[in-house]
Amino acid sequence: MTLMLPFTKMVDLANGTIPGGQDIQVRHLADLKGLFADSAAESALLPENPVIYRVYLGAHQPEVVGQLSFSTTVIYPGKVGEEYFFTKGHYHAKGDRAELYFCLRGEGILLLQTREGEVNVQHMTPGAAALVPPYWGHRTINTGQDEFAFFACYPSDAGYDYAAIAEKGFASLIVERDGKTEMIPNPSWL
Ligand code: PAN
Ligand code: ZN
Repeated sequence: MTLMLPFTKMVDLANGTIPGGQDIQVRHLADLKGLFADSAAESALLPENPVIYRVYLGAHQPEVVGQLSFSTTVIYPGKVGEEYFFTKGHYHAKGDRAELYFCLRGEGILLLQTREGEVNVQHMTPGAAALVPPYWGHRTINTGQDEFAFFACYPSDAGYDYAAIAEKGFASLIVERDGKTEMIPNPSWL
């Protein structure tokens, strides 16, 4: 066994980034193509191809049992049609791996769903620590006017299953109607 040395990374609490982090993933609208319910609104916005969110990885950890990884996600404010900007959303490839989210700034929703279609909503404001239990697919949504940022800590071997969400989406949509945030049934949910 090689003993790993402890380390510390600073999260910038003002903007939710990890300045000394090892990797930044940038997700543009084109990377989320087909995920927003209003495909006409999505197509109209595609030429502009805005950045929807960035993920700041703390460090590259070995993807093995026992290791923890951490990152922050910053979702920018905006909508596609009436649907707020969101992350792609995934189940963990190893479904029994949990995850902890901690809200740093802004406001948003953690939308969770089981493979059987049970939906759960957690409201995220700065200081909120929200648990993603094993087997729940998860997506975060920026319902505010400002950037929404949260810290995530997860088992390094959890992995990502994006396909199930890409194919079926979530059973519920989070939209703005008459200036209010509402959860409505996804009309194309089977
Ligand atoms: C998070 C997410 C991050 C981006 O770190 O990976 O918020 O969301 P997508 O991966 O769905 O694009 C996490 O849940 N890791 O397991
Ligand atoms: Zn996850």
